Amino acid sequence: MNTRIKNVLDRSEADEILISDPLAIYYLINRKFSPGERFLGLLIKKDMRPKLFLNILFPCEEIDGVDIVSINDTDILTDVLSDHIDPDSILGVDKTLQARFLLPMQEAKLARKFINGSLAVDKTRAIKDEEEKQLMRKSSKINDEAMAIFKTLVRDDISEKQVADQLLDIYRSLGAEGFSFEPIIAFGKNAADPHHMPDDTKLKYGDVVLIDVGCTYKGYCSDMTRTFFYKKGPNKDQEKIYNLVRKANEDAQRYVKEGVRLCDIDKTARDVISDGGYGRYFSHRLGHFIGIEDHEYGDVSSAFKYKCETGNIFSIEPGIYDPETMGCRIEDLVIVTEDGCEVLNSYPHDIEIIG
Ligand SMILES: [Mn+2]
Repeated sequence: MNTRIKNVLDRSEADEILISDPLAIYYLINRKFSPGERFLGLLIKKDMRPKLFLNILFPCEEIDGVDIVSINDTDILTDVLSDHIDPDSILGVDKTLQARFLLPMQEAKLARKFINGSLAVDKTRAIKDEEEKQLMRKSSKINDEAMAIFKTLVRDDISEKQVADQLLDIYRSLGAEGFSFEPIIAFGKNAADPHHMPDDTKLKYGDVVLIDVGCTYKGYCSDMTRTFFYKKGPNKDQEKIYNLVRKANEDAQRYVKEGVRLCDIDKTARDVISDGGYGRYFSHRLGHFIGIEDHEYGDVSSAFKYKCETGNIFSIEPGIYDPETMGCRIEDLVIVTEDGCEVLNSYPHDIEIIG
């Protein structure tokens, strides 16, 4: 049994856990499946080799340390599972297990009690091991390099969509597999919409250009935002907003270390922006955990009181979205260490005029 599986079991009150989320399975046994509507499940239990329930439609060579239980479309799932799950056990199931699978399992009384098994997986995934840190570093390094190219794509009258359409090829040429999320390219007023989707808006002289992008490298995500000025530097109010966001980002990064509460990291950034008079324009949490998924379990927000631990990786992404003046966000990823944090992005925070 590998360390990741062992850590999940150690964290859980369940006797056995049935995991259905393909990304959690990838994390635990390093194999990626896209089961579509078919059932996929990994059963883990102390002192037992993990069992992967896999439809024969998805050919798979042997997996080290894992027994594969083949299922086919005419099998009755509960019959198959009942040969492997102890009816007296407390069974953990994850939050992505669909009701159409779970309800028959409960009716068939496959276990004595069903509990949420996701938290144990999520909390394990929130602490990255060395191998994962390396992949996260590389993914963000590619993202830094990509940002330096993306900012050169702008010209008069190009649309947000036309810029966005070019990004995937650039990422691939740098060694990434694809996007970690749909890129946000926002010109002018659109930058004041935190989740703006690229549209036909055309770039014009003096616009703000907000680029929020990320790629995956060997399955691991990057995520970074920079806000540029097109051909003309910021006016006084814009400069004030930019510098507040920058200070919020940098103060928060300096505050991060093992043992500080995530809500207090959020507060550090939020206080900077509130003291500057723009508190009501910072409308989202400071950050989110990230790894195999762009948004993983774990928030940097006032609602998340946990202390951060060495190996947590999350975003620090303060923003001010003032439709009258400008929208601005500056985002980096950080790895928590014993005495601080390692910032994964090295693309500078300085005001930069592009075009
Ligand atoms: Mn983000």
